[in-house]
Amino acid sequence: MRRRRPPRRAFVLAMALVMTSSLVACGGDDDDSNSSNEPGAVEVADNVFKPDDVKVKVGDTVTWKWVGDTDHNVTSDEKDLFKSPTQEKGSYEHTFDKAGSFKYTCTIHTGMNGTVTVASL
Ligand SMILES: [Cu+2]
Repeated sequence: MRRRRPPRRAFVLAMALVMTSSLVACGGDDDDSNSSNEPGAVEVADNVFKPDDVKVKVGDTVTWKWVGDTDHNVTSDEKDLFKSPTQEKGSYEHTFDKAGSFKYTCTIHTGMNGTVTVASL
């Protein structure tokens, strides 16, 4: 009975294949989990903006959503930049087309303040 040795060449080739495929397997799978948190969403609660500091980019729209039980408004410190009606329910949007840090307040409630930080593109 004769023993057949595997051809050496095939062995080398097989090793090369194993090494190549393990290298390929190392390329980690990018987990692009889209966060459901909208960056430009602010809740207008009773006497607090949540969060009171949002960061967006030029061209982004910030949406304030009233969630409290009493009247509030969203009024920019910079005159006439943006101003929502005073309301108890609903929402208000403003699109920021320049970079900077924009403070705003609820004119009814002292200390109810927020900031929108707009980054340039
Ligand atoms: Cu208020």
